[in-house]
Amino acid sequence: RHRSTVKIGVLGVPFDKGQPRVGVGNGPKFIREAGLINRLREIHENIDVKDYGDVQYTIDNKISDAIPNMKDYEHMVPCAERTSKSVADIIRSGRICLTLGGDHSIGVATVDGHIQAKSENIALLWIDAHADLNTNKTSSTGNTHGMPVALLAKELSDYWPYLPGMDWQKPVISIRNVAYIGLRSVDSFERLIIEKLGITAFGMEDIERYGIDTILSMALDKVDPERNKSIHVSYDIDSLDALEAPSTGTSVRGGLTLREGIYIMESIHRTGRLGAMDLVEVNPSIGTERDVRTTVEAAIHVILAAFGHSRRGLRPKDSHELPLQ
Ligand code: 6HN
Ligand code: MN
Ligand code: MN
Ligand code: MN
Repeated sequence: RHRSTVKIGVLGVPFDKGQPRVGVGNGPKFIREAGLINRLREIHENIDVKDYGDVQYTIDNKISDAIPNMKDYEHMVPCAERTSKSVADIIRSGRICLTLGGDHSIGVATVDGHIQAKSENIALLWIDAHADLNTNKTSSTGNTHGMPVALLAKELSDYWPYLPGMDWQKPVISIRNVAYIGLRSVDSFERLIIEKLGITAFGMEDIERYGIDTILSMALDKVDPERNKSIHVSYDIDSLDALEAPSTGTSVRGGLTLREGIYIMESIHRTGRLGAMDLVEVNPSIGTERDVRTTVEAAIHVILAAFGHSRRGLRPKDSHELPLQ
């Protein structure tokens, strides 16, 4: 049996303005310095990785603080536009786009780019302790990393004011194509939206009850019933338990084990339909050196699982027999 070629494009988005803590912009640097690119290449011989470096943007003074209760909006807009374009280009060139954050506000851009490249036929798995479903009117923080899903959802477009500079972004995804896994810190208006719109949402108590394997098939049954869509996984490292990923800005205890977190991406890899993955919210300025190492290693394990690393091990490349004496 031969292993099919996996083509990956890695994109860094060192963006930290979607939340108040400094350091999350260094996520891509720390994940790369822990050897991500070579460790991807070592998964097996048919992995083709290209690193596209980091997204650069310049802020737009014309739209300075244009939207109430959306902090640093003038930073979010140009970064998102650049990120969306890069993600779309990478996917159009035939690669699975792996975006390293940065905070989760960049999820607007990565999902938008994926949709631009593949049209509407995508399924979105949002792996997170949080629902990231606030609008500027429901948010109690004004932090845009709590808003990307609300910006993406067609069904919520009427709840937003006109967003200057965001005309390129279509609120294209139907909320029917979104499933959450790992929720355990959901704001009250977010809960209301989830219930009103009937959003597929599996919290930690559901994972406790059914187990992660069943939860994944339940999620795909909802968002990808024909099993034919390009899958986007937006993976917030805070979905993992605070013990597994301490170096993140909004950690919540009682989360996914690293084993469950890895299993999610192994299963998605087996579908053969992963189109894009984001790994966000690793903040190397939070915690001890050891916490940072733990968090970065957790992120890398989750990523390697997404691209075919097997915990069973792989057979030798071109030999079916053990070497003789
Ligand atoms: N994240 N719901 C809170 C807020 O500020 O809107 C927390 C958001 C966390 C966002 O972890 O990507
Ligand atoms: Mn500002
Ligand atoms: Mn998030
Ligand atoms: Mn989160």
